[in-house]
Amino acid sequence: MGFLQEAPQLPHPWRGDRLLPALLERALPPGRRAALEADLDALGDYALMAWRRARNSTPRKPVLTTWDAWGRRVDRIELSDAWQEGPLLTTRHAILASGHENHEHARLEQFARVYLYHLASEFYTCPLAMTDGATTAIKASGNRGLAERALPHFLSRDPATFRLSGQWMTENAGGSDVGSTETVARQDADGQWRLYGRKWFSSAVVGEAALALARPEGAGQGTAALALFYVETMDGERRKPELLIDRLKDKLGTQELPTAEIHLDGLPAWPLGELAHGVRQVAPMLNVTRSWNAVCAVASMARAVGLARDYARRRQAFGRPLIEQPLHAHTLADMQASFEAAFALSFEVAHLLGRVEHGSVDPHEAALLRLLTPLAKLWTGKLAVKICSEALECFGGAGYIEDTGLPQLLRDAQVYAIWEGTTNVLSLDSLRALAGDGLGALRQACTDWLEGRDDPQIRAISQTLDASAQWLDRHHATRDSLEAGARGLAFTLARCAAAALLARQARWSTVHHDARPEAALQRFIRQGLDRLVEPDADNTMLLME
Ligand code: MFK
Repeated sequence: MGFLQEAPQLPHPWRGDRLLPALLERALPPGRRAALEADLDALGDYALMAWRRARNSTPRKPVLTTWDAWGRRVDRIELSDAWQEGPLLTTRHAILASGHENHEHARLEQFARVYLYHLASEFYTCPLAMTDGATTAIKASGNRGLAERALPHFLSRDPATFRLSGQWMTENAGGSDVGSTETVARQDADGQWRLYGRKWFSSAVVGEAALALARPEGAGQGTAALALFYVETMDGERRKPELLIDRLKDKLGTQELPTAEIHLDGLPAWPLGELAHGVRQVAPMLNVTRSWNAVCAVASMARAVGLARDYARRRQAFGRPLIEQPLHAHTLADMQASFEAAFALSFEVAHLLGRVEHGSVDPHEAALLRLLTPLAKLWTGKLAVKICSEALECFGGAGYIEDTGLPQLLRDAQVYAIWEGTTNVLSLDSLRALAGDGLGALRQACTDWLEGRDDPQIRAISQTLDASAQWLDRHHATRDSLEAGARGLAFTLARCAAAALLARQARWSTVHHDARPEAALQRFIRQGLDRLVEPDADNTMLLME
C-alpha cells in the first residue's frame, strides 16, 4: 500500500482548549470554577467518545412507527444512541438545572456545559433549549400552579423524572409570521381548554410537554389575539390520542433530530396567563432559545476550526505541512479570529442573561441583553455556515466525503440561521430593541469593556456607533427604509460589539500561535469597521456578514 493520509484528531474539547478555560478563569470566582471542572471534563470526554463512535457507525435517523401490528395507533419514534443517552447526560451534568440556580453566574456555567455537549448530543440540545425556554416563560408568567406542575420535571437532576418541552409555534400559514396562527383553542363543557389545529414544524416531537400558541375561539385576528398554552403529550407510556404525528420531516441537516408535522385534535391545554398577547408571553422563551442558538453555532465553529487546525499539521503538500504554508496559515488565523469574536459575543450574552435574571446588573444592561441577543443569534448563525464551509475546503476533496464526518458539520450549521427566527426576522427584532435604549446601552457597554483605552481601533468602534446612531436618526421616521437597512445595521452592531469584546480580551486571549496571532485579531476588527458605516446608493447599510 502506498501513501495513507492520517485522519484529523479532535482535540479534547475541554482539556485541549484554551478559550473556554480562559473565559471561566476570568469570569468565575475560583470556588465556582473548581466545582464546575468535573462536569466539563466529563462532557469533554463524552464529546470525544461521540465523535469517535460516529466515525465507526452509520448515522441513525429517527424512525416513526405509526401503527402497531394490531391496528392500534402508536406513533412510536426510535432514536439514535445519543438521543437515548440525552436524559442521563442532561440530568447527571445539570445542563438545564444549573441555568436556574440562584446566582449570577448560573447561565454562564450552564452554557459552558451546553457548548461542550451540543454536537455530541446530536442536537438533543434543541429540545433542551426549548425546555429551558419553557421554564423561563412559565417562571415569567407567574403561574404558580403550572410552575409547580412542570418545573420540577424540566429542571430535574434525575432521568426518571426528567421531562422535555417542545415549542409549537410554526404553522402552514404562520412561519415567521406567527400572527397567522390557525390553531384554535376551545373550552369544553367542563371548562377544559382544548387545542385543534396543525403544527407544521415541531422541531423535536419527543417532548412530554410543550408551549403552544393558539387563537381562543372568537378572538380576533393577528398576533395580539393569540394565547399561550401549556400542554402535555403523554398518558403514562402512551401518547395522548388527541395528538397525532403525521410524519417526520426529511431535512438537509440535524437528521438525528425527530422534527415532525403534528395534528392537535382536542389536546387538553392550560393557559399560562391572560388569553391574549401570547407572543409577548412566549418572548422570554424565544430570547433564551436564541441564546442557545448562538452558543451552539459557536460550538460548531469550534469543531470545524479545531479539526482544520489539527489536519494542517498532519497534511503535507508541496513539500511541507499545510500549517507552514503562509496562505493556509493566514486563512486558518482569520477563521480563528472570527470564531473567537463569535465566542466572545455569545458568551457575553450568556453571562449577561444570568446576571439580568439574577438582578445583579447595572441599569443599562437589561437593554443591552435585549439588543445583543438577536445580534448574537443572527451573526453567529451566518458565520457558522461560512466557517464550516471554509473548514471543509481546508481538507480539499476529503472535506466533501460523508464518512469523514465533515459534510455533516456544514449541513447542520445551516439550521442556525433559519430556526428561532431567520436572519431578516432577527434583524427586524433588533429594531425593536433599538427603539428602546439599545444603542445607548451598547455604547455604555463598549466604554466599560474598553476601560477608557484610546487607540485607533477603539476610536473606530466609537465612530461606528456614532454613525449607526446618525443612520437611525435619519431613517427612523420612514419604516420601509429603516427595515431595508436593518440587516446591514444589525451586522454592523454585532461586529462592533464583538470587536470591542475582542479588544477587551486581547490581553488574555491569543489567536493561533503559528499564524501571527495579533495580526488576525487586528484584521477582524479592522475589516469589520472599515467598511461598515457608509450607506450605499439606496441609502441602506452595507451588508457585512
Ligand atoms: C441547538 C440550538 C437551540 C435552538 C432551539 C431550536 C428550536 C427551533 C424551533 C423553531 O424554529 S420554533 C419557531 C421559531 N419561530 C420564531 O422564532 C418566530 C419568528 N418570528 C418572530 O420572531 C416575530 O418577530 C414575532 C412572531 C415574535 C413577532 O411577530 P409580530 O406578529 O410582528 O409581533 P409584534 O406585534 O411585533 O410583537 C408582539 C409582542 O411581542 C410585542 O410586545 P407588545 O405586545 O408588548 O407590544 C413585541 O414587543 C414582543 N416581542 C416580539 N419579539 C420579542 C418581543 N419581546 C421581547 N423579545 C423579543 N424577542
